[in-house]
Amino acid sequence: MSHDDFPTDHPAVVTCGLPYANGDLHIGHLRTYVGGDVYARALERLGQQTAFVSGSDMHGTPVAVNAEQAGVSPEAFALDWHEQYAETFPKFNVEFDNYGHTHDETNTAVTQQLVRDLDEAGHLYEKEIMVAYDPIDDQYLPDRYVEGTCPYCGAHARGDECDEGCQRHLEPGEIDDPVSTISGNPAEYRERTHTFFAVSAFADYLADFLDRLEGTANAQNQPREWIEQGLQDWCITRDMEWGIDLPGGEATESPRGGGEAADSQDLVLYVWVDAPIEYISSTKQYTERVGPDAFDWETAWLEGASDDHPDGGEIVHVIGRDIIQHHTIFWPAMLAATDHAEPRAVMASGFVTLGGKGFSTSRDRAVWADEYLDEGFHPDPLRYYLATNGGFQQDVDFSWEKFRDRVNTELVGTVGNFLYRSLLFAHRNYESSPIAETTSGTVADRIDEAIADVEAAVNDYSVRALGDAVTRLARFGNEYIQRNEPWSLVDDDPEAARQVVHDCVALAKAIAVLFEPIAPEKCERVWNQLGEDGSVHDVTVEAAREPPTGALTEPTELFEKIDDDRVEALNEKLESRVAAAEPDDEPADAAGDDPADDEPTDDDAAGDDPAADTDESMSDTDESMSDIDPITDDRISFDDFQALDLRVGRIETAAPIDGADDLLRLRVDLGVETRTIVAGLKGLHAVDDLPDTRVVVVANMEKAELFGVESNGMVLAAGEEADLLTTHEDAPPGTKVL
Ligand code: B3M
Ligand code: ZN
Repeated sequence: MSHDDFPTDHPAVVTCGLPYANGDLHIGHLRTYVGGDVYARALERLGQQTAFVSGSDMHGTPVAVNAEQAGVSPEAFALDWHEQYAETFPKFNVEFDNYGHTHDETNTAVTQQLVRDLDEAGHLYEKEIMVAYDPIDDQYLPDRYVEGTCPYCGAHARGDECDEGCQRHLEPGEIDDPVSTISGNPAEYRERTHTFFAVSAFADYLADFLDRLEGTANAQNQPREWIEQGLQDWCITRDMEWGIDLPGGEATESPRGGGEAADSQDLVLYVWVDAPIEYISSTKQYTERVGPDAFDWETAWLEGASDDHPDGGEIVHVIGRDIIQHHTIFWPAMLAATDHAEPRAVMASGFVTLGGKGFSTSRDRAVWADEYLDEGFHPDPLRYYLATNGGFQQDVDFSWEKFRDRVNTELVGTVGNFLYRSLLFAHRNYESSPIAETTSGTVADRIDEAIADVEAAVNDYSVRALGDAVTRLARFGNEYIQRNEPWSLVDDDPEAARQVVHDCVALAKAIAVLFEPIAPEKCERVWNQLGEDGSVHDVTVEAAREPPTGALTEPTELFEKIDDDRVEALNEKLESRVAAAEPDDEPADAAGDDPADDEPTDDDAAGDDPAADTDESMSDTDESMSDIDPITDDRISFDDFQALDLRVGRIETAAPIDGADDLLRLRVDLGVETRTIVAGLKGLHAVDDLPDTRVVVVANMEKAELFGVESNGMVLAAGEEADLLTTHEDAPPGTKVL
């Protein structure tokens, strides 16, 4: 089954992964929230009925451990952060239709009901397991209360995830050499009765589900491997007080008939049970506020709730790539087991790094959300940067230089420049609108093309393509006004001048509509300058086709240029902050940092646009494309080229590497020998599809050791999706490529 293209007549729910209510937000977090907001707005612009929801994740040890360290109750601690997040998101124009939290009454009730439903449908069972326990402090040590050694890859790991190594989710009792994170005491294992969800019974369902799943390729490919490796059942309870009670735990009889009622009084549900359920609860709260005619959560989330949409709505989850497993295995299994709608898409974003290193709270190596605003920057340029600087699943290396380049080149030089020059000319010369009757054919066609690009971007789940569609349109606008020179026509051919200016205002209107998802506040300002009725947030892309009718008001420049001194000052501030916080040996960071912490990442190719410095002159047209790097001027000689020993290779085997997120170990037949080559293909190609693929190999690449594996050569691939270079006839392995 494949899904109908957006817009459909089903209600859509776009969700963002819930931030743990345990610390300041940085721009790495914002990437997911901006991505979700851009996507939800774009769906709405296509006319899709959409609810955009999220909430704060209040439970679990990421909150409890930090609250304990801060010396306050988890509830007070989490509520405080929740309130801060609820205030911060709108400052970045991330406007959730509902932003709840996992500890509120709605989520408590919906969670307990869903767990009862799982139980009644026979998907839960009890089992004795060994859990970590601190005998000195007399405390059980679930999840982040304990750290030790990953049993899979040997890396130092948290109790619930191998955050520094192979990134696996770890079940209670799995971690070796357990030590309490609170007291530092060595832990021992004790036997306890816990409740399990029989996820393994859903393996076939999940394999089919993944075939239907849309979104980013990483969300589809990674879980396939986990299913193939065999799914374990999932422990859904924890020995903790902070959380949502296991339903029935407080009664005399366990709902699972296990007779462990007295013991289960101390049990709460694992945070990953109630956290995704908040997606449903938050939608429900939205319906409770606006009424089911405006948005019906039941039609969206429940199978069979509506005759028109028996399968439910279009559920799109926008998350960070570290929580793919939860959203493509545990969560869809919970939904399927309880007759809820199946997610349509998972968009998993890469991380944001700084100088190639992960953000780190303890090192103060981050650009904080508040800090960005305190610097006086407008939120929309950051939205543009985060949405378009690299594909969504690619890591983005933030630097103030790259930020400046994108702002100055594309926002100021292309989009802002076109809007200002055309609206200023139009306002000065033709204050009363409409300027002409209709838009010229070529311009109307170009607007149609941009709308088609936006529709395609939404259906490809590409927020980057959404931004690029508009910068291309603005580039066309700059060329159009430049080519037609209305300022020279005004006296000699006023009708022709009128038409050109009308066309430019029509393009400005289209840009306001189509760029709204990325730069909502700036586009509203353009909408007002155009004198259009209502709000640009409420129109659909059809408005981009309608000729402008409003009375123009005096335009102002939309985006502000960032100068080099400013970048220097920002870098100095950042460096001195990091230096001041730098500990010699950094302690493990309990504040929920990105797992990519300290992990070097590939520099982001799309961010390297040169600062093609633009001025505001009428002659400026901007040739740089945000999605394609300019071709280098540095020529090489034929001899230089011949120094490369390029060969046809045939992949024999492909396998993941313990501890490496993006890499695969390949055995590649080069005719005369078979080599081991490490390639960054994981998550981008299904491991099983690779054997027998012919590739082009740089055979005389110097050897490199990556995650303990010696790589002897390099496989060539194009772009962020690692499109592999191959030959089209059957050149045998070893053939030289010239
Ligand atoms: N609270 C944050 C994380 O692990 C976690 C997400 C929950 S989404 C349902 O990134
Ligand atoms: Zn590991």
